[in-house]
Amino acid sequence: MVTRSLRTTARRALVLAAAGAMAVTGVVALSGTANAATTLGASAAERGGRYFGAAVAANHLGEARYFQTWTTEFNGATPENEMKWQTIEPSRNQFNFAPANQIVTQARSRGMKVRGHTLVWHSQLAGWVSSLDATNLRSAMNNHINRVMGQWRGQIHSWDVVNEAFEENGSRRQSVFQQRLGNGYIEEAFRAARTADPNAKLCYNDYNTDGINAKSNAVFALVQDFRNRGVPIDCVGFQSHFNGASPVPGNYQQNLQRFANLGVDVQITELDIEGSGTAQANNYRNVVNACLAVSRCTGITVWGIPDHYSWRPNGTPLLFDSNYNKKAAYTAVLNALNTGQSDPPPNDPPPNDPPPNDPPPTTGACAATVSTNQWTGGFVGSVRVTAGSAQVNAWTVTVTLPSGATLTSGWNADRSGNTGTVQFTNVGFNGSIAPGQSVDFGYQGTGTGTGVTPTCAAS
Ligand code: G2I
Repeated sequence: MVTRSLRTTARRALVLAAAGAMAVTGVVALSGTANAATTLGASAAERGGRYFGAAVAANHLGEARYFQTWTTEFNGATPENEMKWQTIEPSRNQFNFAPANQIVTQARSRGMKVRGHTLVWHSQLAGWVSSLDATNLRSAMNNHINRVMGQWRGQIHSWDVVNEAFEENGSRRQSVFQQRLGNGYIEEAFRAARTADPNAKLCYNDYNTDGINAKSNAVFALVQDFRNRGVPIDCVGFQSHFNGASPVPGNYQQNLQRFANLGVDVQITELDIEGSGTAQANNYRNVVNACLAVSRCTGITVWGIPDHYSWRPNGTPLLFDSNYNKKAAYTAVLNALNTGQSDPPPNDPPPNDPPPNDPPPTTGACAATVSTNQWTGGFVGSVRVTAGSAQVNAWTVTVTLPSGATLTSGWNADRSGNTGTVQFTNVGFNGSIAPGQSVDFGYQGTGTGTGVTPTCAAS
């Protein structure tokens, strides 16, 4: 279609000339007047600041071609397994951040956007979690969210807070979270997540929700309900694992758009499409064009880099072959990013509710601030304890709860009671705070927990 491609080129030239010079790596001069990006990340960045990321495995980072392909082609990363519960909290309250940190550090030093994957998921869960009763599970879930998000607070673009909570027929998956905590666990997780990192976008992520069907309808109803009631949620992740039995649905774009219309971003989070040659390339092109056509589709992540490291290598579902050669699918994606119709996304909107105030300057031995997330009938308080100019070895924070408030759980501190004036003292691992540094603990309760002013005493 010569006419269309000439028109497209002319339109691009006009748009880019109007936008002025672009300081993006991987961009070369085209036709003397405009620039065409030569890498997936740079090209996506030109489409309204979108990202094009890849799932990255820490154990491959030492392989030169792997590392080079990732850092040259992509401007986003999702740790493929390193942030999963089994790996990151293998024993209760024992955290193993190092493997994920390798990826986050490399990604951030290159200005990439990092997706956190994933906080609350039935799979790759540590064994100890399944044996907890409801009270302990609630406390462990809150602690997990708080500690893992807190580790990279302010550094993660989007978090998959809850992953794969629905069955194909739209019913709730009978995970340990669902069975012990009931339907409210998703809301509790999102509220805890907002408190733990107010700057991260909070996503619900699932598979087989890519078209309009019973499962995506159930997710849609959940998101609609959260938006109506002010429960924090910023984005929905569509995993988009496709093959012959599960092809790219005809209503893919329509489905993305209906979620976007609820006021959340949509992201393609784990894209891979089995096949080869032109057929695979066409499917990839359709997915990219669908994202570009939805202004709130802010990024695409492919689930791996070369085919042989895919979770399903026999399906050769990725953009690079096992020798790191670019496949036809790669070219289709790059061309779609460079020439496809694009509706630019709005500039990163702020999350739904305001971040807590920064801690006040510390003049005494320690200071404490609380950020409270209140909903009808309950609350989560997240407390930050900050050392003054001297080392703190142990601390006690006193909080006087409003009448009617009753604490039901807490994490990272021992507490003296559940109502009225409650004293929280450090546990073994967080008593020692270096000058100017902070530690966090939290509590959850019923009733109203707002309007409290914590005080801190240190030794
Ligand atoms: O299953 C595909 C994806 C579906 N959505 C959620 C994603 O988190 C999930 O990713 C895959 C990883 O790509 C695999 O790499 O999740 C699998 C586990 O459910 C991952 O597989 C695991 C193997 O089961 C383990 O035996 C292995 O030790 O990968 C581990 C690390 O290589």
